[in-house]
Amino acid sequence: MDLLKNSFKAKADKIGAEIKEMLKEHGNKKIGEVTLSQAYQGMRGITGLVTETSLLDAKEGIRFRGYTIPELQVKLPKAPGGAEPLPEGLFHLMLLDELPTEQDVNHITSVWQRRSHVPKHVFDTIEAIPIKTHPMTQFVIAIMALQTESSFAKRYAAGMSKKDYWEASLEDTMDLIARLPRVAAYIYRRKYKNGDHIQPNGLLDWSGNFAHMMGYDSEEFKELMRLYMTIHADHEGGNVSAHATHLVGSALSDPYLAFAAGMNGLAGPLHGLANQEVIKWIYEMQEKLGTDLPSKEQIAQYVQDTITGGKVVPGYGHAVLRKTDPRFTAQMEFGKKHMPDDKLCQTIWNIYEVVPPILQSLGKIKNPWPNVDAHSGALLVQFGMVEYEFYTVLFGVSRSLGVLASLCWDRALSFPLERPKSVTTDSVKSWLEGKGEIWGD
Ligand code: CMX
Repeated sequence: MDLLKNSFKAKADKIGAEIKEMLKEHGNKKIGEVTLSQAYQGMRGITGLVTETSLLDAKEGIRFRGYTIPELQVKLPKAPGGAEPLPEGLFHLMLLDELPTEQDVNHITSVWQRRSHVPKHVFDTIEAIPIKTHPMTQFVIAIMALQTESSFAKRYAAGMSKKDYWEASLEDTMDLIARLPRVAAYIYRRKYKNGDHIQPNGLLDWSGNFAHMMGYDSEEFKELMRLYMTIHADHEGGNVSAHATHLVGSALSDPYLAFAAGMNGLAGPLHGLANQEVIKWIYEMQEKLGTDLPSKEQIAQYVQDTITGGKVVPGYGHAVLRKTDPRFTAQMEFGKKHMPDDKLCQTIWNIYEVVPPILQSLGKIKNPWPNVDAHSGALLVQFGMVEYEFYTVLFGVSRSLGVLASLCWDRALSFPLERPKSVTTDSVKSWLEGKGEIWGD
């Protein structure tokens, strides 16, 4: 851990000094202008955040520290005999801006193994929640119960200096990431497997152990988890889960509090919950049509009915992307390799042919292509994980890697409290009528 800390500190000091110089010379340069439409319509296209860990290109998709998903699938270390990247390697890359060696990845695996102990009161807290509670709600409550362990909160209360915020954040980040699989697997086994819990296997990598604790021990499922934990980890800074974590962290709320905020955002159906909505929507389609392999014509009619009913087609569209999400493509490739004849995957691929032209024909949707959530459930179902309400928790465990690495950077670069200005419609109207400034005086 000391090695990781020293490398991070050296890198952060260098970048921090560069930013200082850059702002001295160019701090007044404008990177955009805000229109009234943007203020009213979800701040689309406003560049107002700095997130070091990844960058989203509308046409190409996500790059983590400059690397695309296909590049990472080649360049990141794998488990012995495996073909998918180990997410430990992606975390190293996002945190340090350096491709990891196998040794770096093994180091992170062992740090997370050593820090994975979950205190009993966290399990007691989960047990106190009604079992019918949605898994994402249970997940957030468990994260909040874990907050007793925050080094950041303890050190802040004891008078920590500003210059140590990054270190306390990194400590919490490593502890929290290490513990999340155990907590998530506990929620899964409690809700769906009669509380028949499975002890961790300290010899496995982070994702392999997560798969094991959920009760899925095949190598193929472990590979799926490695891929899944890698591709869901980060999507630059403006998405709801990343932005919420960053925003709440900017109040110096500790990483547990900040991450729980992000997870509350991920639990929304327009964001991470879409992965459960996709499978639910397909199951409802199958039931309505009485077939597990609906034709393209039947799918097209069902899509039309969904839109006419005033609902969104889950898994399609994106606020920034303007093409098929490479995270969808990576999962489609996994499906074609491991389960080419599966009917549910075939349905996903048929939907992929049918939906974009229908959405395009509406004339108002900026991106008719599938996002990450359009495919993930179908792969999980194939392995017997049919409990779709749990899917967003998997997304959440993965998302911890990006948003918490990013939070370490926020504190290392001393990013201040985030506090944009808002206006009222009355102040906008007065301004449009020439009666004073928009901020109202
Ligand atoms: N089905 C039907 N209508 C859709 C649609 C879809 N998949 N995607 C967008 N639209 C609609 C919007 O609701 C909006 O309608 P109104 O003008 O009537 O309000 C219009 O098309 C324009 O929307 P947009 O500018 O193209 O998209 P936004 O940036 O506003 O929203 C998103 C982006 C993802 C919320 C939206 O595409 C959506 O609701 N998709 C379905 C849910 C989903 O899959 N979310 C997961 C995203 C990935 C993730 O974060 O995990």
